[in-house]
Amino acid sequence: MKTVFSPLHNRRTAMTELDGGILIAPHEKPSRAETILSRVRQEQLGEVLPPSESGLGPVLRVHTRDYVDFLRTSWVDWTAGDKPGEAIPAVWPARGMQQRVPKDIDGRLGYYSFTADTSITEGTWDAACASANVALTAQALVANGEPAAFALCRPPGHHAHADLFGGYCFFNNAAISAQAFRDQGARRVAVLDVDFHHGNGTQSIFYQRDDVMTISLHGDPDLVFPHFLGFEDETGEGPGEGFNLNLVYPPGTPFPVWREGLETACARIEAYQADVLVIALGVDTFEQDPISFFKLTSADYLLMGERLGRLNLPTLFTMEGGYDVDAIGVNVVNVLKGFEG
Ligand code: SP5
Ligand code: ZN
Repeated sequence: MKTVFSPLHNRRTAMTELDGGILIAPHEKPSRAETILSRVRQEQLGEVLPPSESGLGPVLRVHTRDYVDFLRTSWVDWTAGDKPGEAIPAVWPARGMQQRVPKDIDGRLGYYSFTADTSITEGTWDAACASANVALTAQALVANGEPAAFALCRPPGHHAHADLFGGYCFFNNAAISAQAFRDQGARRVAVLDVDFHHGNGTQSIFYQRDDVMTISLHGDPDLVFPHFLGFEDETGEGPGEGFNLNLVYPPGTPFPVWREGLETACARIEAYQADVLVIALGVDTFEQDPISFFKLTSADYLLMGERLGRLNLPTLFTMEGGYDVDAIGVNVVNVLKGFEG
């Protein structure tokens, strides 16, 4: 299958992530994408294409105008305040407080985020736009008849809500692509999120809709990020009732157990009669991942891909998480090779 990739992902080079009470070098770093790209080439997965410029139109179908404006101006606003470090939110409109957009950049950072793990930096806007363009270019390949395409997105997207960044995500590339499929005539779109973390942004964006089904397999949010969404009793709302599915697993989960969830997910997608499938592809389910607790092996990713391929749907893969950089290329390309059979 074809891969879409942009070197502009390198515009996102944050120096800091707040983790464990200290500022560390971010887990979500440029070498992740470069390592995946090398493996794609080495394994001759297929042609590697640059993205075309989609503009903000398709982004604004999913994200609010005020959030997009905030992201575009946040770095300039931050540096105007002579701050010594990267832009890290440190205050939020919590329970009992007002939900209004403050003028001050510290307030705005909190209003438009849900975590402090994601620093905004000088090139973040450029990289986030390039990542969305990568997704939309791969989406267009599938819409135009390719059986599958791989959007090598960086930064990732599945944690981003309509108006919230966090979890290393700014624009929800999977959601933007799912909406693009709808806007181009697909009647039912399924988004299956196999990243270790709950796809809270994607769930939230489509929670009240029945035209995009969202399914996520992930670590129990009682124990792990994003902590406040992703429980199994979240099944959708209003017209969306029954069109969201969360499958939650405990620490140490190996592939034979995870795979049962994948079977459940596949059965749902088949019953839904989706026209097209978007896979939010994170490989932080890997046994050696530094921030996660599942126990998938590199060989397991071949089997994962093979099962996804048996759904026999036009499929777009958007790159999400995965932080063991030594294995990320092998693991991602194993899914894609397994898919192709
Ligand atoms: C796209 C994606 O996978 N985002 C994940 C964001 C998780 N951010 C919070 C990470 C907290 C990690 N703390 C780990 C301590 C490890 N010893
Ligand atoms: Zn993740």
